[in-house]
This record gives sequence, C-alpha cells and structure tokens, in this order.
Amino acid sequence: MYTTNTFKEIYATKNDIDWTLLDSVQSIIKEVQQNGDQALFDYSKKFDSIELAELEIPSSSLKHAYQSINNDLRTSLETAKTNIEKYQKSIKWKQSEASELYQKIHPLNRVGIYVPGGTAPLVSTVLMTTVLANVAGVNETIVVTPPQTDGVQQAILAACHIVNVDHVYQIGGAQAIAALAYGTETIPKVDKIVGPGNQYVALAKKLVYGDVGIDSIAGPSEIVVVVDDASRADWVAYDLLAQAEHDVQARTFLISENKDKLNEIMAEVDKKVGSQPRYAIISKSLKSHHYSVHTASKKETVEVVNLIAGEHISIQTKDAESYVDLITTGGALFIGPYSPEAIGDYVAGPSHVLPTGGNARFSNGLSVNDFLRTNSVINLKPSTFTEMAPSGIRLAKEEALQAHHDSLYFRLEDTK
Ligand code: HSO
Ligand code: ZN
Repeated sequence: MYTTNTFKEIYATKNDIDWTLLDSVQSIIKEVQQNGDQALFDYSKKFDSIELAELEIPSSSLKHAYQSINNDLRTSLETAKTNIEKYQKSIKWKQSEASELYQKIHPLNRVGIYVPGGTAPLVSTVLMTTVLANVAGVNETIVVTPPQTDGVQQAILAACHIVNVDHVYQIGGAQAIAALAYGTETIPKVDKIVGPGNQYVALAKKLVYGDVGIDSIAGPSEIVVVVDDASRADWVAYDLLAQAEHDVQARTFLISENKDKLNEIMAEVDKKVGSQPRYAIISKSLKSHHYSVHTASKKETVEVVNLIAGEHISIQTKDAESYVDLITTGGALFIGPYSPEAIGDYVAGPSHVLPTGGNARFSNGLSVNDFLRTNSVINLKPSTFTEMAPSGIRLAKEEALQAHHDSLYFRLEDTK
C-alpha cells in the first residue's frame, strides 16, 4: 500500500509503447505499401497462421451472422446501439448560423475501424466506434479485425451488420493499419483510423499519423476507484477484477482515506479471484499493476486521481458527485455505485474507447465529434474589409510580402 507521497515518487504516466518493435513495424508498413494485397495475405500466413482465400468478409456473411446469433444477444446489441446513438446525438456539434465569420461542420468521408481480436474479442467495440461514425454522417465505414482460425466471431459480424458497416476485412496488426492508411488493390485508403489494438497496432498508428487521421494511441486499460467507509467492498472488488481480466498489463488503482476499507476490498478481491475463469490473467495483472493508495485527505485523493489521469475513474463514495468538478484529467467518470465501469463498457452510451496512460491530460474519449471536421468560413462585407485592411497592410509590410500588401491595399483604395 502506498501513501500519497510514496505513490507520487514511483508513479509515472506512460502508454508503454514498445519501441523495440519499431524496425519490424516499419518494414511491415513498407511491405504493404509496396506489395498491397499480397503482403496482407503473406502476413496473415506468417503472423496469424491463416491462409486467407479472401480479405473481405462478404455482406451476406454479416447478414447470416445477424440471423444466426441468439435472440437475446441480438436484442442486447440493438439496445446498446440505441443508447450509444442517443448519447452521441446529444453531444454532436451543432452547426452555427452563417455570418461573416463562422465554422462549417462536415463529416469525414471514409473511416477505418480497428476491432481487436485477442483473448476476448470485443464485440462491443464495433458499436462503440461505428455508431459514432454513423451519427456523424460518415459516408463509408470499414472494419478490420484479425483473422481467426474458425473465422471471425459471429457476434462481431452480426454487430457489423447491425451498424451497417460497408466493408469488413479480416486483417489485423500493423499490416491492417498500413492497408487503411495507404490503400491496397482491395482495401481503400481511409481518412481516419480509430479503435484500440495491441503494441503493433499502437506503433503503426503512431507511424502513419499525418498521412491519415488517428484517434489516439491506446495502451493497457486502467481503472481508478475511489472509495470510503460507505463503499460496497464486494461490488468494488468485482470492478477491480473486471479491469484486471482484460489483460496482464491492465492497471488498477484503489484510493481511499480509509485504510481499513482498502484492506477489506483487497481481501474481497483475493476471495473472489480464484473462481474467475480468467484467473491467470487477473492474478498477473494484479500482481504487477495494482496500486492501493492511502491518502490523508480528499484534497490528496483528488491530487492522486488527477496525477494518474486514468482511462476510467470510478467514484464510489458518499459524496461521489462532488468529484465531478474536481477531477480534471480522466477519460470517463463513473459516479456512484450504480455506474460501474462495465455498464459504460457496454450500454450506457459514451464510447468505451478512452485515453489511456495519462493521455487524459490532453485528449478525450472517442465521440461523434471525432468523425466531424470543421472549416472556418470568411465571408466579409465591404465595410468589414475596409475596417480590417489597414492592420493587414501594416503586417504585410512587416513581413516584407509585397503581393500580400497589394492584395489588400488596392482593394482598399478602390473602396474609397
Ligand atoms: N474496458 C474496455 C472496454 C470493454 N470492456 C469492452 C469489455 N468490453 C476499455 O475501455
Ligand atoms: Zn472492460
């Protein structure tokens, strides 16, 4: 257990990009740029041990998956979609009225969405990305997801059908990012790539950024839970286990002014961990990446939470709402005992694609607005031009740009 000070000494925010992969990721990107589809087939064989016949999963297979999944799964996916849609519509940027100076909002044309494979394929990630693009009005959505020996999971395909994905390609890793960024014979070049992924994906996204838009660079998932004497130890324990089961790298932080409560919760975690199917992952994650922090005051608690700038901040204290104004760096806030992270992971509405590794200091969770862009519009009346021009003329002189000067000066002369 840490105190505020010992925690501050040991803790540094970082997304843990594995730079030792740089050479190999760079060569994958280059290979895809040079050899297109063939490179994708080759990498699929090499990295995924799968000989693909086709890169694209046809829309008939998506429809078939939709029809073949259980009714309760279909209904749950549709409920989640409705909630996500409703929330994203409520926060979508509104077009301001046209005037002499304003911004015009446009949806992006074509976006690529990375849906990870891994030990737990996250069907919810299809919804938490694509629905946002749809609400924004994006023209074309493309999902890429790593190939699987038994084929991509039916639930993922069904989700793609529900949200009307235009194309699904069974490719993953850095090669999928390169294909989306630069295009191949089969895969069209996109304007922006979003979605979480492994180390190869994260590094590839960093490298292609600039040639294509990127949402953020995802690192291991994190939760910060703040508790007091009133918190339900068993519920909080489940929340910590839920985070830890994602991945051996997943981080959990438990913070309280009440030391007994910290001990009580961790005892609950110990009690429950053995019966979890993902016991091996959870125990590794907790062993290497769990931090319990005993703070001396609410002020210290807030300081520690803001320092971590975590992906998920769960406040399960009596005065939970009072933290909303105090926590200035957090991916998403989960306020009170009935807003556990897992409800946000699936159905609440805000996207579960959130900044990790301290990125919440400067970036936001994915939203409909990440699929919009704006351009400024300058549409001046003669009188406004006349008013502004003299200062422009003086600045053009300062920069010794005669043609700029003339562009303003002779118009101004003509209006006199
Ligand atoms: N907690 C993950 C999202 C997720 N959990 C999907 C379960 N499925 C990252 O925010
Ligand atoms: Zn989760």
